[in-house]
Amino acid sequence: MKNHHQIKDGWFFEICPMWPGMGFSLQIEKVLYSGESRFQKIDVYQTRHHGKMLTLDGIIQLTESDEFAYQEMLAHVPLFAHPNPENVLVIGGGDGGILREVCRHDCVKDVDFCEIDEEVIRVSRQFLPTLACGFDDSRINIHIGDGNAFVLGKKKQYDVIIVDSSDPIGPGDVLFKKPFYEGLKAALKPGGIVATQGESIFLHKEWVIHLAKITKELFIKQGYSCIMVPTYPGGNISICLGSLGPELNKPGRQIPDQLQEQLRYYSPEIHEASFILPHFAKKMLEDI
Ligand code: SPD
Repeated sequence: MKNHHQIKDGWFFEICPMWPGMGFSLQIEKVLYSGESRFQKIDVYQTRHHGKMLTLDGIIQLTESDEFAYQEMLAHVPLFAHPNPENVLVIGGGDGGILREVCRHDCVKDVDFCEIDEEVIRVSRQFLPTLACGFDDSRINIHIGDGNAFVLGKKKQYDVIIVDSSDPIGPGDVLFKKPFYEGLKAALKPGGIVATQGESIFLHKEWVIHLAKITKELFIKQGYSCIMVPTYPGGNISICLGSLGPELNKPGRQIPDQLQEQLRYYSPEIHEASFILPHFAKKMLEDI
């Protein structure tokens, strides 16, 4: 089991080979939970200024201060790009945050949720109720198991598939490989959209190119959307998207006022803006 963090003098340091020569630190007050599942080390901290924090194998998955940015964008960008998402699959994200966002859409009739590590769900239910409230919706069917295997059994079933993975250095590594994306494509209905955790355009150029190449090869339309998240290394993370029809870089339907009022990051404007990448990233992705 890997552990990519250290704690010293009340500070948590995330030090990971995926961002070499760089450490990310947050001041912590207390360890609220520390345990090991069959798959990974799971910790929850009370930070000094950023609310509670969930880490897996010592890598920050979320802090309460800015989790809304990531969860809203990973859920609402594909869901609003689609004209009428009714059947949704969410793979990973045992904290429940993506489910919380998906279930804000009244048009969604049914959500399959597949998470490999039941222990993450249990810990989130105990310590992160503002995220785990995502599990409370009756439209959700929870499946515990390997997301890759789950997808292989599905054909033309989903309008939108969202993959909320950890980084490709733990149990999530299979979710960054081409056969998994082939399975995602086959599991989509005609006109379906897939959105996956796409790492950072600054820190993980090789991974970004790798995912963009796969989605360019497999899908009719492909896009990269960039999100500001201060408590991820480098302060940003991206979504890799593939579409079997709809445009990705603008909403395909109107956002109801009462839904917009519930959100803090997503809006139709930020949806479009998030696809406008810095020049180096634009070129990097055009050249593949
Ligand atoms: N470098 C960490 C990336 C974490 C992505 N998944 C976060 C899970 C939040 N629901």
